[in-house]
Amino acid sequence: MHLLTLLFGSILVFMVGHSQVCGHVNSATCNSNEQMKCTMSCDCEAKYLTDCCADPSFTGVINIKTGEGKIFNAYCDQGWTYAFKRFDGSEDFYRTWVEYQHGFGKTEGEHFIGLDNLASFVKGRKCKVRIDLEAWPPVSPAKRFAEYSDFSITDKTDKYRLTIGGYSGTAGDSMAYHNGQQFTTYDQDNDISSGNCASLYKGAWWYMGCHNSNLFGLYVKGPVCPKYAQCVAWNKWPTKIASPNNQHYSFKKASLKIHCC
Ligand SMILES: [Ca+2]
Repeated sequence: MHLLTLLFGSILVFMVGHSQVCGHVNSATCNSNEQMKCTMSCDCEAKYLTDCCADPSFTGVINIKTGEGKIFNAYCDQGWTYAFKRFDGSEDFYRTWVEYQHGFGKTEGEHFIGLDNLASFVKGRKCKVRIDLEAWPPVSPAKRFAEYSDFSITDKTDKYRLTIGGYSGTAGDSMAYHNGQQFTTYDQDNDISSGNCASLYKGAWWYMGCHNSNLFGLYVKGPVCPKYAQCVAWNKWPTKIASPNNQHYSFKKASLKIHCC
């Protein structure tokens, strides 16, 4: 009887002791995108949020799991979820349909989140977007923005058709022209131009026939776009920043972030 009690006691002490040690070790090694899971043993497992706005104080990369279960990484900034970022030309944006479907680049650097992920993220939700642009010196103010109170895209069966409206901001409205358009890449033409707008203007976008904005266009590391409308362009910028017109400009930075909560 005494032996048995001793045995159970030892096992209990061992288990408690083990879990405490394990917990201590794991809590010290799990990174910010992981959480500790302790059942039979303790391990770090991926921690998923449905949206960056689940933790508005956090800035950095999180694992997202959408309502329908799609999993991807995203960059959060105070509750906003980034769909893309461009700022140094390190990532090539002249890419195929499949690459745009899946997304590319490094989430903490230049990247695009992917059309399938984006469609899943906004599905059935009320979302707004904010596009931030930065021009090269000596343009002043260098930073302007366009915010849209209404934003969504459909899924691949409808070629990721864009709904965007409710403009406010300082950069001018270069997206109204693209409202209702499907997505086009150089290897999949869904625009209304007789040619392929993506191959004509070296990008990928919700082109119509062709564009007022080309934020996936060529990044040329300077303000002067060598060819008409082929670079990171935003035609409705309120001041004249290129000659003969703003379609000859190439922006220094461009990004789009989403807020659905
Ligand atoms: Ca076409």
